[in-house]
Amino acid sequence: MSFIDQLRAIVGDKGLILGEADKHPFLTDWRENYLGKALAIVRPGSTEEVAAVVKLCVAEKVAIVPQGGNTGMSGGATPDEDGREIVLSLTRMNRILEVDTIGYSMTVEAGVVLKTIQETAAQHDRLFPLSLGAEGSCTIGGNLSTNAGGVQVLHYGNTRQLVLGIEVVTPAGEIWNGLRALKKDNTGYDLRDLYLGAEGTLGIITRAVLKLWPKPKDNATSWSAIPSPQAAVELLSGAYAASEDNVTSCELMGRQGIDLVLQHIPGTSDPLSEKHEWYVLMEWSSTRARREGGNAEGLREKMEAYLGEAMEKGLVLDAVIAQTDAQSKALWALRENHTEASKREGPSIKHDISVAVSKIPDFIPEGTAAMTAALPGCRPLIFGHVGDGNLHFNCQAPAGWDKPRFMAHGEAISGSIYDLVVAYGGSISAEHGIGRIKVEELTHYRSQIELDTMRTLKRALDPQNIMNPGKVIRV
Ligand code: FAD
Ligand code: 2HG
Ligand code: ZN
Repeated sequence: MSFIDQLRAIVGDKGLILGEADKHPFLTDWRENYLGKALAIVRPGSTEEVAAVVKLCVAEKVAIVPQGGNTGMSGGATPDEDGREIVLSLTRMNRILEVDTIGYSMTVEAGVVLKTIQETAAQHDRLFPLSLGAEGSCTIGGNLSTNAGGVQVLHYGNTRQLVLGIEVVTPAGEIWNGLRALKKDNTGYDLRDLYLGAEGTLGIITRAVLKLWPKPKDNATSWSAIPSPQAAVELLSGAYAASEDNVTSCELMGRQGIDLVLQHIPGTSDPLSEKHEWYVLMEWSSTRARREGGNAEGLREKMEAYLGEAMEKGLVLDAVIAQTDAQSKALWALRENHTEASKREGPSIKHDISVAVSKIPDFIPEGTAAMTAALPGCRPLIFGHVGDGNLHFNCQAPAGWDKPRFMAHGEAISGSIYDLVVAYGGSISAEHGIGRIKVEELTHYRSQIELDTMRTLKRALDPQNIMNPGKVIRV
């Protein structure tokens, strides 16, 4: 029987995509940096089918590229150009298996879309706090495999902190059932943490037990124009106490990004009458319900008082606080559409970096100077999760430049930023992972002992190098 017929025997016709046109969306990444080839797109319907497909691939020496919603920023879910790999898409495994409201947990299959998980939690008066611009199409398996960050990390943590247990199909096709809903478990090495953030290079995550939180009953969203990034970190620093530790998001944006969003995303508008150089979007959320009526009391009132004081100190130049959910969504749309607007504008190079929060004010002008020295005329596009010290320190091509012309300067631009990040003791990949795009950088910027340990792990767990080869680390 041919390889394809053996695959068909495992997953059936509904689990196989073979036509070139139908395969195409699975062969290119969201940013369209790569276009790969694959023998087939395989879409198993259960963990057992995943395991059987992996065993077949081991026997036939066919490498596997796991894929979820294919929204990753690093090309980790795209096959190479040789056409000898399969893409293993988890999107048919999209069932919510259990919601435990007493134990505050939810058990799901890897292909469930993040938004479905958020909505299911909300229907049970619970919160699953992972939140990011791609939430309508990314999957929890992809979130776990990239240890995704998003806009609520400063309060709830990265995806790694939002999960109790996982089930994994190993590169040998065995099933490890680590679906333990335990808050405490110190029995030996933590295998779960090994697979989280491994970008599909150590195994395939097939199910997970997620943590839930109480659903917030009150929230406040503000949009503040600020004089400088220094004001952003000071505003946040004071907000923790002023909100009674209820700051759930704090996002910084420069004017360049706002202009791109207003230009490219229909329905967006500037909430303030004058233009400013820097903005902070802050969200406070609490499980204590607000009191309505004449003496209304809740987070909005607290936020208003705090921003008023900040204005007197010169930390805030102008601000609005959303009075309705629709207004809050409109403010968030200005932030969440940065990535889409940048793509519509033209080529860009992304630097998903982090430094200590208190170093952000020094890093921004130094990094901007380094970037524009590397390519005069380029457009720094700086925004992101300032509360986590994680900025998207991106470089938009000079207006009208095409990708090849711009990318000829890529190494000089990225080198200037990454060298500075390392000098600041920061990270060259705070949330998007290494995938395919930063393999060289990982090798350059990580120490020998870290690289050796990573290679030892990869070789031990995947001796045939069958699981997403060429991604994260070369062996
Ligand atoms: P994919 O892109 O399909 O895969 C990502 C990686 O995980 C690949 O290496 C793949 O091989 C591996 N993988 C996928 N599923 C599995 C599995 N079940 N088992 C093993 N390996 C697997 N990211 C952030 O961190 N924070 C953000 O704020 C953020 N915002 C975004 C906004 C937009 C508009 C877009 C397009 C992307 C954004 N991202 C963000 C990036 C992306 O959404 C995340 O990386 C997300 O976690 C990827 O999920 P996915 O299901 O699309 O994974
Ligand atoms: C975000 O925070 C994402 O919006 C994407 O991580 C960032 O486009 C980017 O560089
Ligand atoms: Zn981000």
